Amino acid sequence: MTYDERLTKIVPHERQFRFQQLEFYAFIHFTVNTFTDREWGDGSESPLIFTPERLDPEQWVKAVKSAGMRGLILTCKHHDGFCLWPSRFTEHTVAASTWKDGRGDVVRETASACKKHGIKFGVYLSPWDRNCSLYGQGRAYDDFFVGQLTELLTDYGEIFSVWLDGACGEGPNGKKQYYDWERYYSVIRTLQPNACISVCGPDIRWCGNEAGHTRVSEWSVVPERAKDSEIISEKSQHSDDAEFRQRKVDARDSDLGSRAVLESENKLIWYPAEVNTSIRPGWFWHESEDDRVRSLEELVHIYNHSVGGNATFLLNIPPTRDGLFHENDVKRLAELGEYIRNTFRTNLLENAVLSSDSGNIEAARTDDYREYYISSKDRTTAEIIAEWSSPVTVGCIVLKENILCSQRVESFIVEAEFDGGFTEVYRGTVIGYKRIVPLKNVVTKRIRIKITDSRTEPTLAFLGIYEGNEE
Ligand code: FUL
Repeated sequence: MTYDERLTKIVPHERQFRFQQLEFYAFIHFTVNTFTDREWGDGSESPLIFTPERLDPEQWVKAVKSAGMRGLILTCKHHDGFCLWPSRFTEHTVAASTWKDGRGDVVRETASACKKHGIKFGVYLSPWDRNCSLYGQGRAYDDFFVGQLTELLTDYGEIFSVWLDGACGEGPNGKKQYYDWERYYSVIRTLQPNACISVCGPDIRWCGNEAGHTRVSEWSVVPERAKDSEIISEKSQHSDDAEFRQRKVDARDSDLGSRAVLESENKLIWYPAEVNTSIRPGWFWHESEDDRVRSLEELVHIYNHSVGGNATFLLNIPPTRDGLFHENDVKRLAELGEYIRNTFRTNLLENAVLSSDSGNIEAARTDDYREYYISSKDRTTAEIIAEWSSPVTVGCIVLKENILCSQRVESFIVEAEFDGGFTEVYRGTVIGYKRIVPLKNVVTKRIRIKITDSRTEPTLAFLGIYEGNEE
């Protein structure tokens, strides 16, 4: 097997493939911090402060859907240890609050709202627990954590994401805990085999920052060691384990998957990136940030570089003390959704003649994986031309590889014809699941896309050319 064949043998698991197609989904940070105006609680907060009198997860879900998001992940328990559901394993839960006379369950209401409105539901359960007295006691705490995981993964229907945070500080007794990750994973796989385990888990990789940035070349095929990067950085806080540190791949490294990086690796895995960031400066709601909701331009930029940069986009929106999204956030989400829908509404290719120097490019007209374009055998380049009978204004191009055949394309060029000759208007590197190519309203009758390097025969599951999307 050639080196390139070895690279392109690595393909997504079915659950990763389904997950990637969600593209854009919400994070909801909500706990006692919402009431204390803090980002990290210390575990000593009284459950009595939790009084979201107008709580309405349906309002969240409707707003999230208006932005075009297809799932929602709730912080069922953050580092403070307060559980948004009545866990049997601790008293530090909604059951000890006066909200709904202690009979409320935020997780249940949220899961039901997601189900009712047809979006996926996922859970964030912080391994770091600053309230639990068992924390730092090894197996006793793991039993507790697994007990809570089991509740969340059995009582609330289908879960699409289990988001495991790497933060690992001291518990109430000053001790730190070595998390038994393998045990957690096996519980998740048994109870929710279709759920992806994100960040400190084997399915979805943290992109390496919380600001919303993606790499120019975001690779989904990376060294297996990258999977441990978060866990190792947490473990190295505990010890001077030199061997462990040597194995470390930093999730923040600028290059995780070029040929040069992969060449010396024995084991490669499919491990796609997720971009997580908040619509405001903080993860939790703070009144002082009501006027600091990110602008539409900023969100569009992050969207284009995450969903359109071979990553998924997890956008946090924090509910207020009422238990509702603030009107400023609701408005921005609706604007974002409108922008996305308008931009990708009309594919200019519907009125174009398509041709390619090899393979059947017609197969890339429909956004599905049943039919796809592939160049003829043993080629690692492709030229595709779209031609209109009269000039069109092109604002952006969407390219999608068939990731079921791995990630292959390493570089491409987009050209537009002006006065009878082609001029380069964009030069890109990887495509992967999706690449959104922004163009500055190019007016032309012919667009030429040249895939200039590919690990093996290039594929395209979809090609779309659109009018709008000026950033
Ligand atoms: C971090 C946490 O410490 C933050 O509070 C937040 O939940 C973020 C998504 O992950 O590790």
